[in-house]
Amino acid sequence: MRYELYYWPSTPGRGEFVRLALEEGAADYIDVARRKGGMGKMMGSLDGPRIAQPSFAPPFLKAGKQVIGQTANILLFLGGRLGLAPASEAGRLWTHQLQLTIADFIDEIHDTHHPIASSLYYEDQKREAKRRAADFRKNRMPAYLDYFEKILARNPQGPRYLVGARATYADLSLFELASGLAYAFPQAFARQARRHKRIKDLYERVKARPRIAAYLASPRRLPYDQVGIFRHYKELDG
Ligand SMILES: N[C@@H](CCC(=O)N[C@@H](CS)C(=O)NCC(=O)O)C(=O)O
Repeated sequence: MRYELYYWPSTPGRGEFVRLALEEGAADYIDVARRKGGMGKMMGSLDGPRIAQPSFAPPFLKAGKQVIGQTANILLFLGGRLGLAPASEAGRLWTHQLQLTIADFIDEIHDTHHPIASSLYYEDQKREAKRRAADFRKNRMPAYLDYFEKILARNPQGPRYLVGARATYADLSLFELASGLAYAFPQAFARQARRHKRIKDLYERVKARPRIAAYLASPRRLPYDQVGIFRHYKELDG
């Protein structure tokens, strides 16, 4: 099966959570919009009049005739196929629940630089962004990080992974969150990281996985920027 990932070509964004799973799962995939003529193909697949079940926004994934949208939904689908989720229904639902919580966290990270409207430029909402980011640093980032630290601490199979004794796509996503937050909020996140030793260990463990390490060193891994979800604005880092 050759998977087709559809995501904006110039930024890691939400596509990165899917890419990490495809890479760790050694899946045969193409990153459609990053290929020649790929943007046209993506927009046609998103909005074409003959698409019966169109996705609202990238990322979406094609697997044969199936088209799956929503990051957490794509990972739910891939997790079973790529050996990145538990076999039991209860285990899969728990992993999916963690991924949905990660999706909520991602939305709040996005809203630090776009608290008023996604359709406006950051420069048009700088004052509100500063207030939103201050609350994010003080309350929301610690709340989410404390939660994932607790999940690692309470895993009956030990604190190496979020679910069970093996890596799942949720671990890969927690790695990406830590990586993006370290870029966007270097000072605030470093202060947090000291309190979240298990997350830090998980970050290092995922980064060192052979397929992930090879991917991170490859041109397939896009750098963070100032147009994606993770943006660095000094004034928002406190
Ligand atoms: N809940 C969706 C959000 C998808 C989403 O917001 N995608 C962004 C890029 S990361 C986008 O293209 N948004 C366009 C829009 O909202 O109009 C997911 O997790 O996949």
